[in-house]
Amino acid sequence: MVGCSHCPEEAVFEVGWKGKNYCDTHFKRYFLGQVEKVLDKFEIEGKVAVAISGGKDSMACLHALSHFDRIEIRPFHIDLGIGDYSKKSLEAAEDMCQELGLNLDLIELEGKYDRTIPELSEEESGKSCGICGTVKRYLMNKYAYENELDHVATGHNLSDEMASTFNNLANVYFTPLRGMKPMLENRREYGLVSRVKPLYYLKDKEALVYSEICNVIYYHGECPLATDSPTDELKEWLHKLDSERPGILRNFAKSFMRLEDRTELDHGELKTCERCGYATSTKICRFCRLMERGA
Ligand code: Q46
Ligand code: ZN
Ligand code: ZN
Repeated sequence: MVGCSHCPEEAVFEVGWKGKNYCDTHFKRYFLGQVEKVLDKFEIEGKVAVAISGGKDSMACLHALSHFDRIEIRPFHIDLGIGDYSKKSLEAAEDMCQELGLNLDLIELEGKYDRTIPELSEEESGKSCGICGTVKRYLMNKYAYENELDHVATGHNLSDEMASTFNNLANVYFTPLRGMKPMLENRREYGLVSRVKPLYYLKDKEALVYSEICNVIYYHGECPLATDSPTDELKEWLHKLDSERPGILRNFAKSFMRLEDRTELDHGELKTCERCGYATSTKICRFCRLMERGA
């Protein structure tokens, strides 16, 4: 048996970059410590909208954030109208909130905009995840802005963030280099609420172990519209690298953050959408264009 580095208990997980093994209790402490690091560094306080999809990462994020008194958490869920997948995701979100004694706000895409993600993807001939991403980002921000909340928290973890950054580099796509940090500042004049990623320093596997230790409720099913993405392959490669050179993933993240600080990025001119008034780089934002199509 491998023992915990901090107590006589049996270890359940090895955190390579720290060179330590942790039991349940000490792993949970480590996990919450990594979340606190983000909250401290970016001075996250006040009302935080927590976007919960029903999946592992966002539910682990909500559960972890529920430990910090300095923030008031406001969980919300976007029902994307993806058949059984959406129904089961909503059920998991409701169960978790009930367990934590929190109210869940629900945004129904179909009820509000008379559209579902499968319908929108059909109109746009595929590209479900791109459309879905636009819809989710827009509705998350709108929810937080309209409810006068200070931040929106999402469950993005270190593995996802690094895989997508490497994917952008692989495609010589530099625009998203803004937003590599765990927090994106608000721009109230454009109706943009700050976005924070509390699991930014934690890998996929760590969110999974946390969820198991803390009995986090989540829906295990996969979205039927998900396609094999090149980022999955990159993620596998990055994890392999990180197991051989522990900590390399964190260091990549830190380097990218510094790069973002030091680089003057051309984000294009930001305007406000003629239809809805939220930020866009075009006359009418992509969300409004999607909703108008086929209306
Ligand atoms: S819900 Fe939406 Fe995901 Fe389904 S359509 Fe793609 S992005 S896979 S997390
Ligand atoms: Zn221990
Ligand atoms: Zn708009």
